[in-house]
Amino acid sequence: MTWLKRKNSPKNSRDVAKEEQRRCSFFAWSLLRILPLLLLIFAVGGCEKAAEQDNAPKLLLGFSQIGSESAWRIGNTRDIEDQAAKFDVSLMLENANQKQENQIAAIRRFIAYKVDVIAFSPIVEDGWDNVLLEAKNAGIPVILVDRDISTQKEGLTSCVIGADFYKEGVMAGEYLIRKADSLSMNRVNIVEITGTENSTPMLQRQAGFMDAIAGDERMTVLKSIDGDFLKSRGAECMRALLEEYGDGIDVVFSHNDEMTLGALPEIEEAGYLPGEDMIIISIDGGQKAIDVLKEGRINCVVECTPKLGRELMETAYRLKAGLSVSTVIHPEEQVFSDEQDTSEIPPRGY
Ligand code: GYE
Repeated sequence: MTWLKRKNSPKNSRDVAKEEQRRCSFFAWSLLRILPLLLLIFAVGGCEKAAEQDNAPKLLLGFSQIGSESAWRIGNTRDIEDQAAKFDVSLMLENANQKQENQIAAIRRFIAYKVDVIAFSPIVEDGWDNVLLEAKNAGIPVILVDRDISTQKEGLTSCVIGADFYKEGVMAGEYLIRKADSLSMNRVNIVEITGTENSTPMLQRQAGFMDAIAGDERMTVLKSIDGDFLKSRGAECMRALLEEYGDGIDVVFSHNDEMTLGALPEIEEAGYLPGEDMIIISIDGGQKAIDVLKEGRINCVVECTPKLGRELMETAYRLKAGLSVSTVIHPEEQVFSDEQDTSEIPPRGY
């Protein structure tokens, strides 16, 4: 390649000034021509960075869910996922498949991942101190969802969002007293199918129910069996209770719809009409149980809403912002029973 070398020739001062002026004009002209492009590049770069900042999750929440043991649990998980999307929360949800050790491992992963907030539904009340102390030492606030824990240590959790299970038990007991009065019963023999042993709903629903009927001498609890909130266990428990007490059973008090729906076919198999030969009381208020209530095969369903997601997200944002939160948040709940026109009960959504 030959490089064209430009010859240098001597010039007078006017020519030099003209040359300089031409160069400055050309530079100014060029700058004006490329300035919009430069501005566009900076603007797009700035927007991209802003967009990246916009897309970054505003809050990273680690949630350990117990499992998928009931329609209630599935509805609870769905609501938390829906509300996380609405509140622009990046949700790390782990299903523990009914094992406490899986929940503890999940919480440790959330700590390692440095999430902003940890939330979980403790399958049982005991055994959380060590892992919650690790979360506290990592400076990560913890919200209890649905169920509570039992601990002697202060400050391990910030808040519990969930039903007043004791009140649910009381509402079930108060319904039974009204029902016994309406049927002029002078003997009320009860069998109880409980939820997971040492879980908050099991302990408090039982306590509330027993306290509500304690003053009524007609009431006798023949036996309580742990059905673990599972449909299959509800059927097994009912079969065993029917074999042991048969005709002697006046009332079945079941701690959740899943176990109730498992028990009903066993009652019918044994030749009894649930809702007529036996008073059936259940808790949760899912669609399936409400449909059976409308058929008259269940007499009372105490509501326990699984829709806790909105309160969870609002509380998580407050904790991330360093704001105070209520230590306990209870949703409003009602009783559905054969004392009302059940055809008017709207769809339940879980
Ligand atoms: O009653 C049951 C679920 O903790 C309130 O757990 C929840 C209970 C609910 O398995 O269906």
